[in-house]
Amino acid sequence: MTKDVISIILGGGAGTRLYPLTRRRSKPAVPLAGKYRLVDIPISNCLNAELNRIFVLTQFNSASLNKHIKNSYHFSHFDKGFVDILAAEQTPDNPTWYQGTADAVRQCLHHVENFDFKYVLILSGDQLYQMDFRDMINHHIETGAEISIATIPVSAKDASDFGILKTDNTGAIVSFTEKPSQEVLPPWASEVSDEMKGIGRVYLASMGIYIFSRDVLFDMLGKQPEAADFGKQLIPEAIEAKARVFSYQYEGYWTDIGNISSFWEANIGLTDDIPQFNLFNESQTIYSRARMLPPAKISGTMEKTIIADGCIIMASRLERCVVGIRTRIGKGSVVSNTYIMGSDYYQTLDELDRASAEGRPPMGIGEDCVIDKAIIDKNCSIGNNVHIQGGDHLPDGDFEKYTVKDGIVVVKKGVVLPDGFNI
Ligand code: ADQ
Ligand code: ADP
Repeated sequence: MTKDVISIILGGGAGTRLYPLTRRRSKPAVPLAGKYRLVDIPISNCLNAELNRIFVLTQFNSASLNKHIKNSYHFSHFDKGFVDILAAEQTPDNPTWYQGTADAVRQCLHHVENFDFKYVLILSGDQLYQMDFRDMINHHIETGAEISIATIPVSAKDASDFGILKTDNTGAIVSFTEKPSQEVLPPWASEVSDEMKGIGRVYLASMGIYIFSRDVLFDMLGKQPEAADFGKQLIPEAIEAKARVFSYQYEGYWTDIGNISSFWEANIGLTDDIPQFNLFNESQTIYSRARMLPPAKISGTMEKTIIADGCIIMASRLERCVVGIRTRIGKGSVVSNTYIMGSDYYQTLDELDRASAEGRPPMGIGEDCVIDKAIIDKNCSIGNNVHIQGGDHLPDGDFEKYTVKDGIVVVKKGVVLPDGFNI
């Protein structure tokens, strides 16, 4: 059955909600958990479910995403597997960019139609979860669905951010509303398990994960050329037209990481004693690019901290931090609640001498810094005695070297913060 499936990952539109992390890279290429990229999550979920024909749709065909996919996902000659990037392209009959999620899939159908498949699995590129898609595919086949939507119970507070739906007692979806306001929400509550009810999660939300039977997808996208989005147009219209749309209910860990605060929380959440997202589960490996980095060298006090390969850390104390590949932190520094993405390369001794002669700090974090509640993008050079204190006291704003969003300070990729810099 897995050989009957083509997977399409919606890699992202303009990526404005993750700005400034998406300033120079497409959303799927944003570094996650110190050594992965966002796109590794849906790709790994597919590979773990033996789905190895994968397209990644993105608005930007950035060099960084291409390099990552090319260097990470190799299949043998005996295998039909591939991970291909399809970037929005101008063609004679289509001069525009992807207008939305359904339009993105519509515009790439001509790349997909020559393959042999019965089902299309459509995934979001900005979610953190580990799901065995084989169960959902079996459910799709067993119910005789034309479209299946993975769903999860959410609270009233979260419900306005999602497509909310109701099912009949067979699991068929009978009504759907995209991102309902709080005022209209109450009648949308569903019967859910006692466990979910107990924590107030009584609204069934679409996870933005869909399975379409092949003909249904081609038919719907072709007949409704103006439908730009799955959530706003295509799905509600399919339900109205009485298509067989079924809910596949999921109750495991799943979170949307499409904005700065949810991205920060998902990364820092990995430092919990028992994180909800399990990086250590060998049956659900997260694949990424294999790098030949030396082991990390560490001194200082570490509390609930994740440290990737190739780091050189002499800090005084790190607490609830995710420290990405090749990070260097100097003596006396105290860093907490911070995701440091790391560096793409080590500076050579010559480069370090030159930086020092020009009064520039070396790449990494210097000595005696205090940093709390931040995201430090790759290749930053942070001098000595730099203080960054994120928190609700900081208003949102975009500055030359950093951005503040929801109290989180995001230091932009490759910037230099001189000695004594204060945020
Ligand atoms: P949203 O997440 O708000 O809601 P959307 O912004 O359309 O929907 O994004 C879905 C996915 O598609 C994201 O990964 C996004 O990056 C990507 N994407 C968006 N525009 C794109 C484009 N032009 N080209 C390529 N990729 C693009 C959707 C559903 C809701 C559901 C939530 C669950 O509409 O019903 O509840 O997902 O998160
Ligand atoms: P991003 O994290 O912004 O997506 P990229 O993936 O585009 O970044 O860039 C990372 C790549 O750039 C790495 O593979 C690294 O080898 C290379 N690189 C960038 N700058 C240098 C440099 N000065 N020296 C060596 N390699 C570099």
